[in-house]
Amino acid sequence: MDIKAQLRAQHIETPSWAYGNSGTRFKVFAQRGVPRDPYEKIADAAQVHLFTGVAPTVALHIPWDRVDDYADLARHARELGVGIGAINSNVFQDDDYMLGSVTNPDARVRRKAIQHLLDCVDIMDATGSDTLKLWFSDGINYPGQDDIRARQDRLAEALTEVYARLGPSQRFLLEYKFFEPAFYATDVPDWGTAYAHCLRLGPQAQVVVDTGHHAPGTNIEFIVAFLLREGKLGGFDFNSRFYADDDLMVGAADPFQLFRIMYEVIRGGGYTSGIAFMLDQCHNIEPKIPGQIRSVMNVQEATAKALLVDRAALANAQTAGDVLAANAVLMDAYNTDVRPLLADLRQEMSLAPDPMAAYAASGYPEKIVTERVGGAQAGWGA
Ligand code: RM4
Ligand code: MN
Repeated sequence: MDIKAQLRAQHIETPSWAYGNSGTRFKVFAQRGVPRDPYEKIADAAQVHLFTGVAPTVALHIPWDRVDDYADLARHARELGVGIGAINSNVFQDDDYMLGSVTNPDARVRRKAIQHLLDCVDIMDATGSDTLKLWFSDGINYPGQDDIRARQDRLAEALTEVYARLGPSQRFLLEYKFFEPAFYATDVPDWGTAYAHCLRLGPQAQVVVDTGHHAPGTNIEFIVAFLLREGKLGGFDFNSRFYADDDLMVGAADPFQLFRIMYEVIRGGGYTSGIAFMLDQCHNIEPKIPGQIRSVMNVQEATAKALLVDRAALANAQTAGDVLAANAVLMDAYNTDVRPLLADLRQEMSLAPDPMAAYAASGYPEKIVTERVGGAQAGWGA
């Protein structure tokens, strides 16, 4: 398949929470025109798809996106030309979860957390979503606070119950994060822990790689290559980090890393094998819809460059042990300006060549500011 055809088939998922207000623990800055409910978040996500052509689904976060009728929300999405993507569970924002959710020493709290995860599968059934994303903030702050090994047992028990509830065409993705909010020991701190749990469960449990969830200097593309080879890479939460879990626009901090990741995805056959390419970002100071459009474009550009790698020339150089030639093949692809190619592709897709400019000129930014007055803006926890 030629490069343009592969780029045309790309599917990048945007997160509902990127359209609401967010911030740091110091301040959440409110922006005008921000959605007030999940319906408006989906409308904004539909704009990103309208101008990029490659963002056809939007992920929900429960309970932030709780509605009375999920089938109706899915219908609303369809009418706007998008679909519901991954359902993200949230067992980190309730007082009961202070000492953990599924690994909490208290069986009552564990039951409550597991019930939430099962409810999320009901929402998948109602919306047609095939992916549940599990991220646990569980962990401990002090040595001796709880039994590290017992917490792994509780985690395994919870995952087993949720796994058993999945329908035949559904899966869950287990996310890891090396620290925060737990600081001494996190219960799912790394890909190895997530992988081991998923391996025991079966093919419908896979690992999701959030690019912001690693220590500085971690070779993320190695993790990607390894998990893909094992059939255990389920998807990505794309974002950029400078320091910790910064949730900045993907490709902003390190576009070269994003290229290396996409190269391993393509090399490992993951580009078209059902891996979910999701964004997990928060736009604290930049406008949200353009922030998402820029992010989608950054993923597209990295993908185009990765598709340009001359695989035959690379294999020859590698076999010949020609270190510099092999490196040059990758760098040639990375250093290619793919923007004209993508502008061309958009025109073939009946889109404007510059999605940022087209969105800015569309009237939508002004329309939401005028229309969305009154009511509470959506944000973390809403
Ligand atoms: C977590 C994790 C999850 C995301 C929440 C908002 O750090 O990355 O994927 O759902 O944040
Ligand atoms: Mn994430």
